[in-house]
Amino acid sequence: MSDFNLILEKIEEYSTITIFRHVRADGDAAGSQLGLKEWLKDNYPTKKVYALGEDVYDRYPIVDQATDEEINSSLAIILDTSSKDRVDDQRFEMAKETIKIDHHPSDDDFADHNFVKESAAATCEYLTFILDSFDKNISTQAARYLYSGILTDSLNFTTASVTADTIKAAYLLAKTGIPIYEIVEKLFDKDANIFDFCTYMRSKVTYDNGLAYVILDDDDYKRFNIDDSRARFQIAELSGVKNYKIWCVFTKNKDGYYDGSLRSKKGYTVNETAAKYGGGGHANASGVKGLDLEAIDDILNDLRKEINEHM
Ligand SMILES: [Mn+2]
Repeated sequence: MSDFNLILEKIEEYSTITIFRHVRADGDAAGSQLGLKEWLKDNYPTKKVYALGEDVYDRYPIVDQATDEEINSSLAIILDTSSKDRVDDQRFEMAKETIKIDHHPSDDDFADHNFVKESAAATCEYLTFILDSFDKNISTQAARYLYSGILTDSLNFTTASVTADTIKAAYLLAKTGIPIYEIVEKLFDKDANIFDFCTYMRSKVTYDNGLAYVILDDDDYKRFNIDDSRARFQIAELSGVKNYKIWCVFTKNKDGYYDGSLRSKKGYTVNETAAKYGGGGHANASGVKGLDLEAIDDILNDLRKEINEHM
């Protein structure tokens, strides 16, 4: 009996289940949330299931509304969220019982039951093994959401976090009959304005001794009709360069400060630097917020040290 059975016991115990994820949902947060919702609806059609949080993710509609009373009586499952303050819809705290399922390194065991697998490339990867262990039906639609989450966090199986488990989870999902190529196309095909922005962003890269970075102001992305977070998200465009050990994109936010995304190759870590400046994340993919140009300079210096120590 694996300890995942506690999750199943709790799911069976409650007639209302609320599902939460982190603010500004990405594909893994939304995919794990909607995949779990779908799985619950398929296997427990009489339960009330709500996927909660602000609808900010443009690929999937997240439109559920739950009353305070419903949340109060519910089991809350919080996905892909490292700390309490990052949960989208803080009403999760009102829930009768809480379960966290995540893959971020964190000391914040904010739930009643915490399931964290840091070595998982995506929460969707971990969740796939959890659901698979229950020996119930994983529908094609549920699998599609989960597979999308694995693909977004692993950039289609290319990041340093990918392991045999990532491939195995993908296999378990793929064999339900999901349209693999269609999902990849939907996730990774770019609009022309994004493509043009990427061309521009690449031309602005500063590179020295293993470190590549871009600092972008409003003008740099607004003329391509995208906002700062969408611009920063294009950091994937800078991966796969032999000389780049660590690469970063900083974008100016609406408060006039900069938010940064940091990425690294295996053997170089960025989350310690991110944490030093109030951010966090995974060893090879982290974020920091609210920086001035001086703080960016300090971060770049710390990252240079990280490179020099391991080169
Ligand atoms: Mn994730």
